Amino acid sequence: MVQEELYHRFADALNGSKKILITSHENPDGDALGSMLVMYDYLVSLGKSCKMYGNGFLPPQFSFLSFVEKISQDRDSLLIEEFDLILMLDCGSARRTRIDDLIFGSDAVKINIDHHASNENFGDINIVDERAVSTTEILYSFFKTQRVTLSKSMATAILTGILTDSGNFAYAATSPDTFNIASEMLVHGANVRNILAATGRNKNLPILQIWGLALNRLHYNKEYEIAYTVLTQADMKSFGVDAFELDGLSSFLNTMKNAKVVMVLYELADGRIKGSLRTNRHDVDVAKLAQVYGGGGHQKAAGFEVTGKLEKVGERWKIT
Ligand SMILES: [Mn+2]
Repeated sequence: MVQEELYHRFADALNGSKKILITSHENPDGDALGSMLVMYDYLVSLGKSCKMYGNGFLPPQFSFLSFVEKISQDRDSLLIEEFDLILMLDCGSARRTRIDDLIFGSDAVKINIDHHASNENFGDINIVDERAVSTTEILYSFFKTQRVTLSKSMATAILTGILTDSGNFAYAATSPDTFNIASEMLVHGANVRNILAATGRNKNLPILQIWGLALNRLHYNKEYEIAYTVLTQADMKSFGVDAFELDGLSSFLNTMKNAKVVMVLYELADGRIKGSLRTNRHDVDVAKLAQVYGGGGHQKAAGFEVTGKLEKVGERWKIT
């Protein structure tokens, strides 16, 4: 559990700041967006001047979240020197913001709030709780210590993080607390229908078709009890799908019985390969596996990126 003392230090830092930058990891997911938006919502209500920056693809299905249109994606228009406080939310490593070069060249106080076990504690203040199912769950605890009354939009943002990162209460880190907080968010008027519609029915035809190709290529290695599949840039081009839209594929494959580990490897547009790892086993830690390749994540869901290409050699796929 995060010590209250740390939350008070965080509150003091917020109070003492004039202009705040809020950011998260590239291609933000529901938790990354929910975390940024709930902090923005809160700080604006306090009369603070703040800006949000999100790198990469912003999933359009979350457009119902309040203030999402305020997220800037323009790195060049970011005047890093105007901020005296920078919040990095839901990032296991600062690199995942894709503006870490700017951030660490600035004098601003850096605050790292996250729930990845592999978090690198890169902030001046680090609020990291790997037992939290989502970063929004940590922010909820912070608001609780500050006796903040949650608005409907704040409750919706918090619940978005909880539902997306817990796979609707299915994943390991889900605790009785998770259900309690979710229920409290509903009492505060969180729009659960919108969240479920955004996360449950968000695949278009080309995405499902490329999933079909990935399913077709699924290979099971008996020796290592690992199921894996691959998608190349050429595959994505032929379906008109971008790599960031493959979100959810590895979790779906993880419904496979008996596989110890499920892995999806796919080529990114910039010459890297992304590996997405999942397990349902308690005795396997895919975050550790991902760390071998410079990645990270959670015990049951993790990822890494390496430079290379995927090539088919005979019946097998290789990273070259
Ligand atoms: Mn998260």
